[in-house]
Amino acid sequence: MFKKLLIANRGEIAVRILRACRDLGVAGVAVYSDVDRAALHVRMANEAYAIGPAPSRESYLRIDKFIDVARRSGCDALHPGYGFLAENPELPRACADAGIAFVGPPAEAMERLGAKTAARELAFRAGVPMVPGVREPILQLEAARRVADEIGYPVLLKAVAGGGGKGMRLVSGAHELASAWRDAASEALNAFGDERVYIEKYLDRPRHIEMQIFADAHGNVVYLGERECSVQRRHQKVIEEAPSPFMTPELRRAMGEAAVRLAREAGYTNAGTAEFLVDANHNFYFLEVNTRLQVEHPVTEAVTGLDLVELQLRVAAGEQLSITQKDMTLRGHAMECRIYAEDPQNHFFPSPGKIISWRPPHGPGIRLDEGVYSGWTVPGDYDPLLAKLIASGAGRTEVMARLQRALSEFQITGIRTNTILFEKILANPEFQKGAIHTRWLDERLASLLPARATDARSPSEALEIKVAMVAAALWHVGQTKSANEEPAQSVPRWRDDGRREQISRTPDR
Ligand code: MV4
Repeated sequence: MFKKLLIANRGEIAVRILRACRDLGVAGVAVYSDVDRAALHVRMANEAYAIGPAPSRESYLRIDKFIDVARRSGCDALHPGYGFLAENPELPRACADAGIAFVGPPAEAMERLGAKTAARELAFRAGVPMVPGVREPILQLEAARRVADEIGYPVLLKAVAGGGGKGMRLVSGAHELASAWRDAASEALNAFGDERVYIEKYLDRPRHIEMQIFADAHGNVVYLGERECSVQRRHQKVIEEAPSPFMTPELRRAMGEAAVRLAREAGYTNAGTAEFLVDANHNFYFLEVNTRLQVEHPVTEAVTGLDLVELQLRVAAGEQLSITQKDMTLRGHAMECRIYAEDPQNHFFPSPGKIISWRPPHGPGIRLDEGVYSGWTVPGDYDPLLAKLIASGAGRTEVMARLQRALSEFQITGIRTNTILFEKILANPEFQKGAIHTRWLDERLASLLPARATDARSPSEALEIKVAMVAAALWHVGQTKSANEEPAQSVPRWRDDGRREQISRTPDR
C-alpha cells in the first residue's frame, strides 16, 4: 500500500478520500486555493499545501502544482477525485513521468473513451448495444442530412467532445437540421474547443442508468451493480439510487456484462462507470464511460458493502481485486441527495456565503459526506456541492422515509440550500412509484416548487409572500451582523456569476 497520497481536489470528495486514507493507514496530503485555506478537507488533513489563487485555472487545474506538491511532500500516489482534472489524460501522464502512482485508469484508456465517437466505436467492437447512429464525427451538413434521413427523425446532434448536454440539439425534422447543426457546432466549439458533432436517433424519455465497474491490473473486471440517475435538472443529477426501481436480474446481468466487455476492450483499470439509456421495453443503449470515481458512489457502497475508494487505492497499488463476480451480492436499497448551496426559489442561483449554523441529521441508515462546517464561508468560485446525504435500508420505501426524516432534521442557516427540492420530490407519487425518466424533473419543476411572489394566484397572496420575504431578509441581515464581524459585500460577485451561468446555459429541448 502507498505511504502518502496527494488528494488533488477539494470539498466533500477530498474529505471522503482522506477518510479512506485514515482507514488504510495512508497519510493524506491536502491542497488548497486561497479561498479554501480554512476548508474542512484542509482542517482534517495532517499536511496541506497552498496551490494558488481562487480561480481553478490557477489552482485546482494546475497539473504542475500538484506534481510539485507531491514531490515536495514525498507522496507516492495521487487521487484526482471527480471534476477538475479527474478525466484529463495529461494528469496520469505527468504522474507517470514523476514516478507517482495515479489512482485511476491509464491515460490511454481515458483517451480511448474520451471522444464520444471513439467510445461508440469501442462499444461497437465490444458488442455493446447503442443508440442507432454514427460512429464517426460528421464533418459536413450534407453528410448530416443523409445520415438523419437514413436513421429517421427525430435525431439528436451531439458534440464529439461532449458531456453534460453541451453541444446537444434535438432535431425533429429536416427543416430544423441546418440551424441546429450550426448551433450545436458553435456551442461545442465554445465549450470544448472542438466543433465536431455526430448524430444519434433521439430516444423519448429514456431512463439514465449507469453501471459501476472495477478492473485491476491483472485482468480481473467486475460490475458492482447499477445506479438509477434519471432525476436530473438540466443534466445535473439531483437524486441517485441503487438498485434502480426499474431493474430486473436479467437486465442487470446483460448491462453489467456489456460494461465489463467495454472495460476490457478499452484496457481499463480502476473504477469506472458505463452510462446507459434504458427505454420502457428494457432495451439498453450505451451512452458514454466516466473514467473516474463518481459523486454518487456511496449508494453503490451501501448496497455492496464495499469501500470503493479503498478498492481504488488497492488496485492502483497493484493488488488483485478481492471480489469476484460470483460472490458479488447486492443487499437492500440506498438513495442520495446532493445538497447544494443554491436557491430553488430563485432560479437555482448559487448561494455561497458564511454558514451560520449547520446541524446535520443522524440516526439509523443515514450517512452524510460533507465538505463544510458551521462558521465556514462557502466560496463562490467552485461547484456549490456542500454535502451528500445518503439513506440506506432494507427497501426503497424505508429508505425514502429515512431520507425524509433526515431532511426534516437538517438545519442550515446563513446560506440557501436546495433541501426543499428533495422534500418535494420525495413526496411526489410518481417518484415514490419509481415512474421517472430523464426529463421527469425538468417537466415537473414548476409544479413541485412553491410559488414565488411573481406567480402568486391573487394580489393578497403576492403581498403575503412579499411580506414573508422582507421579514426573512431582515432576519437574515440581523443574523449576519451579529454573528459575523465583516460587513456584507455590497455587490456580491457570485450573484453575477450565477446569472452569467444561467444565461449561458442553453434551454433544454
Ligand atoms: C440522449 C437522449 C435521448 N436520445 N441520446 C444528455 C447528456 C448526455 N450525456 C446524453 N444525454 C441524452 N442523450 C439519445 N440518443 C437523452 C439524453 C438526455 C439525458 C440523458 C441522461 C440524463 C439526463 C438527460 C436529460 C435530457 C436528455
